[in-house]
Amino acid sequence: MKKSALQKARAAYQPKLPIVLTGAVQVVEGNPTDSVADQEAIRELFPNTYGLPEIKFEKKSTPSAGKPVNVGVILSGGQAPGGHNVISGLFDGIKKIHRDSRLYGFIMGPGGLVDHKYVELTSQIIDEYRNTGGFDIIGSGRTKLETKEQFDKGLEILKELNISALVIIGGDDSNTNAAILAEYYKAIGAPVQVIGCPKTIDGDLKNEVIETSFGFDTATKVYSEVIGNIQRDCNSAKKYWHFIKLMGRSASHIALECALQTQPNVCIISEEVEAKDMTLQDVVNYVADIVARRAAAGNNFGTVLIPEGLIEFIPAMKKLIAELNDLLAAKADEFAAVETANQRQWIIDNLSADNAKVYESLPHGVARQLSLDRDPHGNVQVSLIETEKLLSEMVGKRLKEMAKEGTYNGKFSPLHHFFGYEGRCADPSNFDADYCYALGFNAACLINAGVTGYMSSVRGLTKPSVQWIAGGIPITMMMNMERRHGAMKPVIQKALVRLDGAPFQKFASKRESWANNTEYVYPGPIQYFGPAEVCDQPTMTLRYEHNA
Ligand code: FBP
Repeated sequence: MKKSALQKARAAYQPKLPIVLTGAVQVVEGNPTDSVADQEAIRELFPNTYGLPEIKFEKKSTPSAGKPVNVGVILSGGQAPGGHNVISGLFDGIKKIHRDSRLYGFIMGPGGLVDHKYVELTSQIIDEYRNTGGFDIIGSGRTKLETKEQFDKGLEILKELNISALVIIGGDDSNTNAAILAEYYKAIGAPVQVIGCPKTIDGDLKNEVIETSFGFDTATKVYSEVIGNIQRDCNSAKKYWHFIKLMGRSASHIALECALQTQPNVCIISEEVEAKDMTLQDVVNYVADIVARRAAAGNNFGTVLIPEGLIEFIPAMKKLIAELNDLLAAKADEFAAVETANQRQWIIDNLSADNAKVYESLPHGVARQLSLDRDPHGNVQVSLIETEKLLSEMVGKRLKEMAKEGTYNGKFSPLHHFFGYEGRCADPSNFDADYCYALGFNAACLINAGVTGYMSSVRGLTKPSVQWIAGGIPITMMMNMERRHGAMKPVIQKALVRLDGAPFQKFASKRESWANNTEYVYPGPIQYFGPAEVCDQPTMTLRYEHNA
């Protein structure tokens, strides 16, 4: 593989492990845990793995001799910077337990386990991928591991390869599946531990005990760099309004973090739209008012950040999507048999009156997108909805009305962008390189501790990485019951932006000023070499949340 000069230099980077993981560790058990909600239901569904204690690792003075262990690893779901470092940390961790330990990677996600597609990850392969972005070392996929048949099929290959622990690197849905798999293998007495690692650029897999998911740091820095570049262009030409949609699925963490880093004129936070019970027209009016105010001051330019999940959070849309999800799950075959040209009408006829009205009012493209295939976890594929175009079109229409009313006199030339895939495979920032390596190495320690149904946890992330705290969190502790595919299912609770949280509060205190004035910040590209304040800063979200 031909390497760039930066790649060569970066390959030599040695991620900084938390000091506690640099020698032998001992397990310190905390109190038994409860799930965040619906305790009775979750306990019943996870009789073997519910209520386990939190685990913290501490240094042990006398190392004990370890035995070789064969471990399997799966990358699940969307790419996130640092996945290769989780795998290299895991590899180094199990080699430290015993040099004859082996690591097997299942190819193209959870489907690789079921279909018995794997590769042995040797040190030669691992060394090619240290500190690089992407998931291409073994590929990723979105197959949902949920049926007994899949679990049993997986067990066949695990037995064949003598694998006694499986590490699933994924988001909330994949870690939910890791917990279900752990419970199943424990219930049938299969000697396979299952450990999860918190991955997703979306930043929505976090809670009291998991401070952030990996990849969020790098992805938001890449998007902020490009938003900054656009803002500088915008402030130079002073003639365009840039509507920038940002990936992040449901939660608005990415948009909020990028707003804190770049200080745009407008940033919509979906969670606020929902809390204020705003309609789509309310959102449009809010943006149009800012455009008009800036025009009145002679500024016919600006930037608008839009989280990709916005549509789902508009209360009327949320109700519509919920009913559509149930309808399309219940009558999947009937719907599939309807000719494409008639599907719109079929949906309108099958929805309740209120939701049918909302559906009918939507531009055809958006309506169609809402009726297309869900991802394997039952989510609407929000990244395919062109919210940035929808919004700018509606803002343009509103401005025309305002011009007639005499409340707007300006020029409105919108441009559109969507940033998502540009950041998901970037080379990990120093933060993500260290965090991911630590998560993987720590997963090896959890394997050595003999536990199952745990998520690898590394905390204290606003401190220098050597001071981070390492341990494990029972996955059932993060679960509640939610409606999926028309039925109540146990899932890890998604972390949405908290409107009473410090990151949002900071943003809310500044946004008026950012709207009226031009206070853009240009963060520039991620730096890997140089002073710590340039290279090693965690996200602003993490810093505000932890008061650092
Ligand atoms: P994960 O939850 O799997 O990490 O998804 C991350 C994500 O990038 C979302 O932000 C986005 O909505 C989705 O993946 C896009 O899906 P796909 O990779 O299938 O295009």
